[in-house]
Amino acid sequence: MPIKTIKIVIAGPYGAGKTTFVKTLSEVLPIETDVPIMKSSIDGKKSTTVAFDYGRMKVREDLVVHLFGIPGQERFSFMWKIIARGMHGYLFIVDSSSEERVKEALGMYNFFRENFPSTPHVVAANKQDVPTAVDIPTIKSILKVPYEVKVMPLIATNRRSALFVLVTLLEEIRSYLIEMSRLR
Ligand SMILES: Nc1nc2c(ncn2[C@@H]2O[C@H](COP(=O)(O)OP(=O)(O)OP(=O)(O)O)[C@@H](O)[C@H]2O)c(=O)[nH]1
Ligand SMILES: [Mg+2]
Repeated sequence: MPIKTIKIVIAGPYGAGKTTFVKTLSEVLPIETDVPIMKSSIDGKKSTTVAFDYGRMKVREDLVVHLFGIPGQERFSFMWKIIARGMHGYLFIVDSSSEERVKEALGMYNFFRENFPSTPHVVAANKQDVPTAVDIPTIKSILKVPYEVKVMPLIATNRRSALFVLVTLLEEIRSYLIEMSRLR
């Protein structure tokens, strides 16, 4: 049975939860490039990614997903396109613990939409376990997410939640590939 491989990029701003997401789902020891940080604007955050995260997951016998997490800091923006090259789809994670954090994600979200206009994606509202978490319609409105793009609640530390979001993105990719093959 031929094995299909899918490349997925985990995007989103500083501290959104990209490394956490990859760690939660990876079935192999994830590759991490985090370095310690002294002080952070995000409670409890102790490190930041300086190159990328990598994890792998066998979703089905014949389907292997490669997860690549980007470094969220703006100073690493030159790497975003390099890491995204050849991806089948991307997950855009936002820290939804406050409206300010969601607003901070707008620039990067627009970057991905402008550079990869036809690549399937899903937006994930992470940290929904925090009592102040922003609701899905507000996030859709702040980021101006197109109506056909899904915005899903996420708790990246929770495997079931992370898996549900990943499977939804895989479905979006599948529909897109079917649509493309019809047009050919
Ligand atoms: N409450 C809560 N905290 C979370 C969740 N996911 C991640 N965090 C915390 O958020 C902080 C940032 O998570 P990271 O995974 O390092 O974020 P990142 O997007 O990889 O950040 P950069 O690599 O610096 O861009 C850490 O302190 C995590 O423990 C979640 O679902 N709920
Ligand atoms: Mg990271």
